[in-house]
Amino acid sequence: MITLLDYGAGNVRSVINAIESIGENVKIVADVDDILSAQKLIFPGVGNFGSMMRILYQKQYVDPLKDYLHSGRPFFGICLGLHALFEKSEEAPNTSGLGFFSGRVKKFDIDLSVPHIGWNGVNIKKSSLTFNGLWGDEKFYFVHSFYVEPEDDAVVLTTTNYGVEFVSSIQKESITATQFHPEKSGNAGIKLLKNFIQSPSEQITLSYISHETRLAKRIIACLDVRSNDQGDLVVTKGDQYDVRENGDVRNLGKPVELAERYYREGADEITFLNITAFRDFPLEDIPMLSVLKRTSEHVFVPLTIGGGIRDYTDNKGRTYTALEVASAYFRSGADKISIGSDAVLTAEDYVKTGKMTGKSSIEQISEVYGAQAVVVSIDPRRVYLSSPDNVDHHVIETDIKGPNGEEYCWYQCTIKGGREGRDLDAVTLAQVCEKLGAGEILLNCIDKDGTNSGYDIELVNAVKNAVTIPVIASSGAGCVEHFYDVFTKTKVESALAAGIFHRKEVPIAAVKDYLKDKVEIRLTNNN
Ligand code: 1PR
Repeated sequence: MITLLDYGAGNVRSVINAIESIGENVKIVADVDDILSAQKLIFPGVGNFGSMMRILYQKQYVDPLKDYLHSGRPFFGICLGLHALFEKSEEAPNTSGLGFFSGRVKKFDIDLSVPHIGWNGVNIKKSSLTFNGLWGDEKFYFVHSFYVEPEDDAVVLTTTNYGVEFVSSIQKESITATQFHPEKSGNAGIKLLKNFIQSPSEQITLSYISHETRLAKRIIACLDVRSNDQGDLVVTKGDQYDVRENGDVRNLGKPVELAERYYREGADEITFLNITAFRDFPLEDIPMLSVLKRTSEHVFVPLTIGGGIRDYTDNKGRTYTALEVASAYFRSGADKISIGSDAVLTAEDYVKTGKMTGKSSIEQISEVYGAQAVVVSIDPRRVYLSSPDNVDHHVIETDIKGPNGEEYCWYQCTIKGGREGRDLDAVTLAQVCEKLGAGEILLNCIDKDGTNSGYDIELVNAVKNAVTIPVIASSGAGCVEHFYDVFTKTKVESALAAGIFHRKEVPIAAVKDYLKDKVEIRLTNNN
């Protein structure tokens, strides 16, 4: 039996699913006695150091946790569960940590996108049962803006390079904690958790030589989901956002089955977009919550869900906040939520007033779950101009001339799945959303969607160069070379595709096979 400390933030379901997939039962801590009587304790953490510690103090878990840590019984901390072990964090300078280790938690001060999101390697600094059965060259999933700086080097189990060489896991006797998320790191992560849970007796020492690790470019499979006219929830795919063919919604498969297939084939992340949620009430959309729950039982890479994340008033007059909608998704297994239409409306208000209200969906969700959990999905369309002076928007000079030979364009934001154009450009939207607390941009392109003609490199560069958070290029992938193009002609961290994967025209393995000696990627599949 594994005891799991859930202090109420983020996606503990993934950790539970990962432990159960190993065949072990999980007991969630309900009170102080559960901590004191635990035989093996796992402490996963997401969100903010200050709010985590406040909750631990409020629930009076701090002293029992310290007692547990000193008892010599096995402990595994994940992400904030690692930070909590230290004395203090720059994330909340006035709040004390558990102080089990001397040292502090620092914010990345580097010239790269922060948060550090994605798959990176580890340099193993000492032999440990934790890596039994692994080669040492696996990549693990990271998502964080802060890292630990222990005073005692002897506790360092691994380091990772991202602008600096930082400590990515620690180990001292029975206490292990990782900055990365084993529950989101595919087979390698499950193996690592298994080593903790089942305590292998025979130790195989890794002969791996320390190297400079590199963050992999991520390949993301996207599933646009909606009900068809028969009421079945299906994965569909549009041509420039039109998902109907001969009057019917295109049906390319079942969401959970497809997601599991992409996981096995080596997708680094999976995104579900509930594309008609702008007109429905997502908390009544139980099938979508159930898709997430079922997917997260077998898929151990990050899951993002988008569609309909905004404040609602139902027909009985009860108001739900976007935060409540997002929380329901996180509880069902999502690691990140993606906001489309509501982000545009929020950014329009910000541009008008210059004020952050603290009440927008981006701000509220980012405050509770952390910036890394908030993706903004942008659905822009090209608007051609004969002169750059004609509009008050970010205009680019384009190599792809307009229908009348126009040499300039701007990218107009849309809402409601491209149905309504707004007076806001994609670059401004991305910049405002970063300021409000978004941690990543999912950059679609209506002109390119479903065309198989390659990503809109000009759009991707315009947005990526205007923000410091990671950007996912989306729309238009038609062959393996298109992934190479977007990774070499722009600085994006990930590339997303839908149609070519659904129609089995280009498998994920073929993309990775093509990229493997050219671009840093995660090579493993999860068969
Ligand atoms: O506005 O917060 O409710 O969110 C709705 C979400 O649904 C948004 O993220 C929006 O992008 C998405 N969406 C709405 N309507 C459509 C549609 O297609 N009719 N899909 C839609 C957006 C674009 C990508 C697609 C890529 C790659 N689909 O998700 O997967 O373009 O496709 P490709 O590789 O086949 O070219 P809200």
